[in-house]
Amino acid sequence: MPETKTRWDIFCTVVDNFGDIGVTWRLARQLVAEHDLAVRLWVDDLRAFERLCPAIDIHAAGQRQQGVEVRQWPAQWQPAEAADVVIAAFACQLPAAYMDAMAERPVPPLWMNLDYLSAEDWVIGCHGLPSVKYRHVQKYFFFPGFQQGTGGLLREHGLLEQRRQFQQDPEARRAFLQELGVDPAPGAQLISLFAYENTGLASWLGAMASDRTPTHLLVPEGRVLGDVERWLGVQGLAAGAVHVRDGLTVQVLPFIQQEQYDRLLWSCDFNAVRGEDSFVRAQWAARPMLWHIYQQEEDIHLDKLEAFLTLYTKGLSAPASEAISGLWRAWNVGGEMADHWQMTRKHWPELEKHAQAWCLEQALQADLATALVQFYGNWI
Ligand code: TRH
Repeated sequence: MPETKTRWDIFCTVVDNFGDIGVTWRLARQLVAEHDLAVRLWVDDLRAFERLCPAIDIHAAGQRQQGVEVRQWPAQWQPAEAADVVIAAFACQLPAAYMDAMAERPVPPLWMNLDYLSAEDWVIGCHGLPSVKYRHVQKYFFFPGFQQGTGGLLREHGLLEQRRQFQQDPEARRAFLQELGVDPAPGAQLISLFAYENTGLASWLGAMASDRTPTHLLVPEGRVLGDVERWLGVQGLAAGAVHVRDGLTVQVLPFIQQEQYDRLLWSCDFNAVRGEDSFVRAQWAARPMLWHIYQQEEDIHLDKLEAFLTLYTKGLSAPASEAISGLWRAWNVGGEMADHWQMTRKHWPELEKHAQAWCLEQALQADLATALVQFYGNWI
């Protein structure tokens, strides 16, 4: 039977890290599962993808994974029919021959650039505007965001309900942590740490080690491990390693799949996250958090950090706002964390309540996949 579903193509180049593939993989699955669309995901680096989806065959030119047609984006492009909707993720450049195929369709496709997430105000004015044209095919800007008038955030249907049920079920949490080999001491606060290299880490670990409340820190394998090793005075940290220093237990975890990583965030009292996708997932976890923003040239990322803090701290008391803002700012310049951590701990109950309120407020917006589908609906 001929395919009657609307066809979407998503193009992803893996620049570095896991955010590009993390976002597009999540989006592709959601468009299939919740909007009944035929989605092809073109990826130029299947090895990075394999970390997120171990079932990937890195040698296959095409394969179906969780309902998504995953296509290797080859260096030597092979002719392919253009889809009804084309998403270039994060301003990646589409193959010239594919752009010709778009222009040669009887009806041109809706062509969008899915941009990086930013809380800056200008995003609202630019979201949905026409961008460049290729021949007669118009490209549009699509901006994710936190405010009305943006494209929203990726959020699967029922995610918050699942999260709520999980967090209300201590047995589910215990069983999940046990699967990961995590068994925190009674009364210990559980913290996850996903970050880039950070010279501020040593002072934060020191503060946690001397805290009266014991801390169990979970560190997925990745870029921050070098700083953890230096502070511990050990080498070769790998998944499974556990080290104790005073009140702080440091445990290294393997890189887990996105659904498990969500559960990890839901299980922790505090989450240090980075980049884009884990940052959003920590917000859906509705727990206090710390963001290590992706560093950009000329420190423009610091403007983005301030823009988010301005939105996020609305509704907090002045001292709690200062405490969390101070912690985030210090973290993002690799500064001293100890005093900021102590201040943050003082405002814990308020910050916990606030994380829940922020999550609910964000969930009032349409999720990003739905917003894309609506954009297409309005466009045709
Ligand atoms: O990996 P990142 O640093 O990605 C970054 C950012 O997206 C940045 O904006 C972009 O410019 C740059 O990449 C190229 O952080 P991010 O966005 O959180 O992506 C990590 C992904 O990995 C996310 O989908 C969550 C997932 N993840 C797992 O699936 N399992 C894990 O164990 C961990 C720690 C993460």
